[in-house]
Amino acid sequence: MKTSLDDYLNEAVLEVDGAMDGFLPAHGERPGAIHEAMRYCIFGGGKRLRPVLCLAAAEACGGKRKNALPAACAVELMHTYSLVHDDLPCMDDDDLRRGRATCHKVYGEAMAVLCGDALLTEAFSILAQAKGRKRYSAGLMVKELALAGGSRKLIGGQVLDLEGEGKRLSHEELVRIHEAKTAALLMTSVRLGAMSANAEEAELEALTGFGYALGLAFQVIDDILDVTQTTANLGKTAGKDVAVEKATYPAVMGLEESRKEAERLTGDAMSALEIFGKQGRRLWEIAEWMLKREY
Ligand code: GRG
Repeated sequence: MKTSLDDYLNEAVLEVDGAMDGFLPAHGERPGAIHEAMRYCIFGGGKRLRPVLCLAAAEACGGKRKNALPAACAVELMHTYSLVHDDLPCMDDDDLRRGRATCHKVYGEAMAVLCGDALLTEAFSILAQAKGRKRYSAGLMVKELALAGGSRKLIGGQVLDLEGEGKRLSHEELVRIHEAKTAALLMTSVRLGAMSANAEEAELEALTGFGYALGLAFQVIDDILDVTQTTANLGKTAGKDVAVEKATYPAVMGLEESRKEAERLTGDAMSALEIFGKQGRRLWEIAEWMLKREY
């Protein structure tokens, strides 16, 4: 019998956490403070959406989860670095992340900057250990991650986001920010999963469309949750976007239209899975779960 989505997610998270535990410098390894901070941030909760999507994308292409684990760990490390830096006083200035005190609140600002840097560096070291495939070398996969995390995508999106604070942005401008800041890393997560399974060109193309639409849907939902959920439920400060006058989907198009937009984008993502038939079912279920999520 097919595993339920809950069981699948629990199993995948255990695999990813086990692999990250093995890849990261051990607790107590010197210098102790930085390795403790890195482990505090990585093992302090988090939904693990990006690594789970990476593993499920590999399976949709007929690959094994085991071969996608380095890529899955790498995207989670890059994502966590971005959260650590995003929480710093010079950025979003937040005290709470994943239900507990942010890295700089526990270890100080300098250590949090270094911790983010170290997680980002480690992400590339881990991905470089991925087994190259016939169609995709490990070097190509490293380049893929570098693009998603660089000044044209993740960092560039953060810059546009900071510049947009307090301004009235159009829907197009909002999409441009979130394509770069959020969708790019989600898209890369599924693309790296596909690459680790030596995906055919058409499969990689389909998953690129899936990851892009799902990545944008994820941000619309994140914006909706920021205004509809409590801090306790989210594990991060709710209502933050309104407080700093951030342009969000609910602010630009209203709550109801934002919900429709999230449904429309999730529908686009699901349609992109058609070429996989039954093998795309798990990704379809994850997309549905992401649309309904409350945290
Ligand atoms: C380079 C100084 C420097 C900073 C980088 C790029 C960046 C700062 C920040 C972007 C981080 C960010 C807040 C992206 C938005 C995406 C988002 C809503 C992330 C939350 O993702 P979840 O809900 O988090 O998957 P969990 O905790 O579940 O992993």
